[in-house]
Amino acid sequence: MDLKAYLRSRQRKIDRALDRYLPRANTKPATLHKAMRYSLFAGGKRLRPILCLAAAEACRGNIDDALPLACALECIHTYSLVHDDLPSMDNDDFRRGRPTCHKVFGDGIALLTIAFEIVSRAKPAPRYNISALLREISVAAGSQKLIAGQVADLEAEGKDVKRDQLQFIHENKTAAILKSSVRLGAMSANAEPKKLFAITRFGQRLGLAFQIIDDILDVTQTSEILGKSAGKDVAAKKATYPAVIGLEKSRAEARRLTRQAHNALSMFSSSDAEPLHVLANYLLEREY
Ligand code: GRG
Repeated sequence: MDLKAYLRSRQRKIDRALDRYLPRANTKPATLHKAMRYSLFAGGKRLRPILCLAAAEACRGNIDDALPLACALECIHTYSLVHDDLPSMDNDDFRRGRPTCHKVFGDGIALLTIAFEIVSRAKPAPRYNISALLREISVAAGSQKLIAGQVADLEAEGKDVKRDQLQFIHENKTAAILKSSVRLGAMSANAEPKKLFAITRFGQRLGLAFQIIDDILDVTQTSEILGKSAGKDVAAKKATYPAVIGLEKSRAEARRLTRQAHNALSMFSSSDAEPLHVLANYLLEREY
């Protein structure tokens, strides 16, 4: 599988669909719709929607059926980044290689609400109706997952955090949306329960590994490479894996979790699950 070509073609497909789903930039109020497009088309890697489509493929679904769900996930993710950068949160001026949304337009939550509108366009599967799909994404974005992780993360700043608290933060602020990304892909493909269970385990392990790698990159990479301010975690005394268990142990943990993610897919044929395996390796390799 040619990873570069695969990523490029998936990114193009997702970008075209997002462009269709979003109001034009000149729709009133234009500042709001410009801000939504500014953040959404700022060059994000589209990992969550790509994982969603890959999970649909693994379950032999049609990726076009998963496309609205993939786009809704990217909206939730981008909304969370816009919020994360606000002065009252991580207070950052730089994201996806350009000034943060609030620096250019002020504050915005519109990407959150449009996500649910986009989910409503999805084609339900026999086992998973629209209400199941909506529940999946709402819970992942809600006060016991994404927001729980973010609040715990903010509250942990400057404190001596134990490993189980750190895992709680990472599992909720990051892994929950990644896990739902692959679950929604599988649900759109009408996955049978045991396949959905396997995909869930894959997403949970991969999601945790992903945030650990993100922590590592904040220490080891430059702002230019990351497209966001590097070294902020140490400066803000954030709860991160390198801070709590050290860089080498963090790397080993990310590798261990990625191995578990691969193993979770053992019931899938290697050709069905190839994109998921390749994506898991790609995320791990970002570490270097
Ligand atoms: C309303 C209190 C409240 C919270 C909203 C702000 C928030 C919820 C959550 C923030 C969660 C957060 C920032 C998690 C970090 C996830 C992460 C590792 C992001 C980077 O993902 P990439 O590398 O980025 O996929 P791109 O830009 O490529 O999409």
